[in-house]
Amino acid sequence: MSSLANVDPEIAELIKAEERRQADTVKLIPSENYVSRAVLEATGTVLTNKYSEGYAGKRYYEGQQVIDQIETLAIERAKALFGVTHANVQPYSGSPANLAIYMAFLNPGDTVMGMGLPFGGHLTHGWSVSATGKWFTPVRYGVRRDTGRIDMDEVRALALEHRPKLIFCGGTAIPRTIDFPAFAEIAREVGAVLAADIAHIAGLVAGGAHPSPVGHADVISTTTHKTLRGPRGAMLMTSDDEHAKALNKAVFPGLQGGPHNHTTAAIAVALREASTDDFRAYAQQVVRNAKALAEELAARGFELVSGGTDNHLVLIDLTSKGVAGKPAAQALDRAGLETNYNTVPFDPRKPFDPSGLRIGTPSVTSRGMGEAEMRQIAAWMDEVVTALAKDDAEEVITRVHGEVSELTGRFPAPGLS
Ligand code: DSN
Repeated sequence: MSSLANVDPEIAELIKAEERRQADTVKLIPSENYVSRAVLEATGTVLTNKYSEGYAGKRYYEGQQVIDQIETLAIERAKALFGVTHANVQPYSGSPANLAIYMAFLNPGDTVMGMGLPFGGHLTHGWSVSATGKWFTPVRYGVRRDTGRIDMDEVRALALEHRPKLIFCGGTAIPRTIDFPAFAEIAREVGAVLAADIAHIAGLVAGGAHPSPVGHADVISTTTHKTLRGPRGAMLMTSDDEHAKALNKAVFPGLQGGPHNHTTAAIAVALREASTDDFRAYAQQVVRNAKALAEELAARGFELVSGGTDNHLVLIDLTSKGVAGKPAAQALDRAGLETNYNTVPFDPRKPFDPSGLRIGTPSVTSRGMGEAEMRQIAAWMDEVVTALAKDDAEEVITRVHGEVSELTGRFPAPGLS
């Protein structure tokens, strides 16, 4: 058999280039990570050759002797790690997983309540451009202007007024602990299903660095590739037998065909890794690193949404620095610091040219960096952004890039050759 380099040297070379880029960059995008070599190996296997519509023991194709065992292992590991009685490991990614929740519990036109996208929610929590905002009736909560934190009184008032059938908590740019018990109380009061979308924090929950939604949320959705450090995929979990049946039916045959078995195997590997003491230490360090990064940035005059962080993520409002998010992210990227520009709550600018930067510590923590390196990264960010505000960034970018290369050389990224 010919190797990739023989069959398609162009793609092989591009993959190598991306590997080099990932090795040489300080990756601060909070939804990204470096998976282990073991997870990569499981992903690139012959399991991709097999169709397996259905669930273990009840498939629509023969030849499931091995696949059934793999999917069952993934399910059992998810159940043990998160402390639930049911897990579905088939959703292709976070958006299809969330869509399955709608399919399981709502009819088109029903009301869903979620955090507005500009406040840190996700597209699939009922945002207007998403199918979930077009096909259902969305109600949105946000954060308080003075604290940058979710206003649970507002959430309760909106829930009582609109009586949603489904409430989402969780999101993509929330730097603070999600109060699952408070959301559960509101959902119970209005008779809504509470879905906790823990995509961003799943690894922290698994590692004991963020409270668990288990026992509070009716259903839990998560991607597997963010803090959880698995392949790109998703899971749905619950401890309610009826909810489990509804979710399974919604995933298949409701929304999907054959599961991606190579991904299922890699999820199983990641879940095994996530049940170790090393992973718990990683999860705790992710939070310590984010706090160190936030403190140093704040000390250097960066305005942080909510004033800091409880988790892996820091959301910066650059307005006071006189620079917008997009040019800052572009300049930082050229300096070897990979971030993403992001809206901040009450952002007067447009989503494609917003005021904020979203950063996080999963990837740098997976490389073994600690608080000292976080303070150094904050200093580099300050230097680049300050120079950019003075329209004099080229020299600084070049120098910082050199220093970043020295740092990445000392902390090899997992999984890369
Ligand atoms: N795209 C993901 C993120 O970056 O947070 C959410 O789906």
